[in-house]
Amino acid sequence: MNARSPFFWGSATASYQCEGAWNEAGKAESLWDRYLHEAHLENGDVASDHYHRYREDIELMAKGNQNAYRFSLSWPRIILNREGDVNEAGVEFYSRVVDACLEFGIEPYVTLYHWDLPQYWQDEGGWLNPAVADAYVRFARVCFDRLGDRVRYWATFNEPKWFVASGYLIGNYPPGLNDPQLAIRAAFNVMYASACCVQVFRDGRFQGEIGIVHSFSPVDGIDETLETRIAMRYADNYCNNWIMDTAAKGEIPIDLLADLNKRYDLSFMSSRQLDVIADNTVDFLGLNYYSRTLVKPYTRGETSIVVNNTGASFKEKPRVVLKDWFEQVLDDPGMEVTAWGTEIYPDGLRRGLLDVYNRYHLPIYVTENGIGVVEEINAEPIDDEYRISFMRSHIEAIKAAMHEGADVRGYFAWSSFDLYSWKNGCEKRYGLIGVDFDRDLRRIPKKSFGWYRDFIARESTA
Ligand code: BGP
Repeated sequence: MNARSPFFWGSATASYQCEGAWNEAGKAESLWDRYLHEAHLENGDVASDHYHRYREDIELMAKGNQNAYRFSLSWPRIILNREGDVNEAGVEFYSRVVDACLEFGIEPYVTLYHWDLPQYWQDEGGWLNPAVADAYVRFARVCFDRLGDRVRYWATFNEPKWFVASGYLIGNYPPGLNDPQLAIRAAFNVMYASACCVQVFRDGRFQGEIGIVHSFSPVDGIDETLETRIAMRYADNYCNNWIMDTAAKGEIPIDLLADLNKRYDLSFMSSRQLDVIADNTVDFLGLNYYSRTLVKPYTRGETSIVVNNTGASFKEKPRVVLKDWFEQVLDDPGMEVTAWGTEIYPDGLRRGLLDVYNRYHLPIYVTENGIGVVEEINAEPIDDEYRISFMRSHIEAIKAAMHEGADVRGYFAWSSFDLYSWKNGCEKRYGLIGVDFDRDLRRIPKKSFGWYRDFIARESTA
């Protein structure tokens, strides 16, 4: 930990979701560019135009008293091709973003991979191909070399569970596959790539810390029975442990491996790769928290996963059916939910933070937390009281967890400003600042922006 770091009160974005400029200044195509163009779905070609407005955006964060900005680097903006040629214009863009952060007193908190794989690597099989893991590590090395003099916080990946499950198991994200065997292979390659990246970071003696960001979903059971407890363990393995145990302890949970080994071919995992994973664990865990997972024992021949971002109306909840699964996820009808059906459950964050800290004893950053809603942003001020209430209750949960001993070092609201939500489009707004997507992309601070600004001011003088 850097001694000079205060608690981070910041906000977060991701390259594809906010930058736009999808084919400007030499940027190569990403798999999301290709996938959304081919499907004729709303895309991030322009998004929030952060590529051109980053300075205004960062200045606004500073005006909001935020002291950290979590953003990601677009691999296809930085590396032009499979040969690894560097796009200087891409590096310079991020260099300017980092400099703007530092100028405004904001800590840059950088995610190396937030899902925008270069299409030229998707053409070679994407995360199913071990060569992509090697290429990712070379890309990371370029980022450390070029930005590492100013960046002190790095995350190897954003949410391996989410992009692997969505892209290779459920099929609602690119590359649109739904095969458990392929999902296991992709998951392993990603976690191996993450460990190699940590190794390169350490071997290069770059300053600061390196971690991983996980889509954290604490698991609750419907009752106290043994069957439910077993279902919960399965769910925890699939929701959380395969990321956090692997990244933080260097070991894939053995009961998970034993279970997978009965059903699938795991012979592609070499002992050399497992050793790299064991030897290169992370310095911190970033947890993105939106909600918990409530499970009951598996009872029938099939179960289903709710997919809420098909690009169809947000009121629809298409289901993907999985046969021979382990547990069943269910909704608690008594709980408050967002328009997208996500349960609002702050206490899951308190309990989850304690549980994660007690398991891994690593510093934790809450790297995303927010509520997605359809909003009328032309009403001024944008009165998003629900977002204030959401943030307040989750921040209280974090403080309670810290009070009970969890080592939490930062909170990043998702998102800094309105941006493109994967397949939902720009209609699903998370921002503290509104973006007028229909007209001139102007920035309109919401009530929550002012609330957060004043809250941070009180915190820093407390
Ligand atoms: C996380 C992702 C973010 C963001 C957020 C909200 O899983 O890291 O990129 O999108 O979820 O999700 P969505 O946009 O699907 O509502």
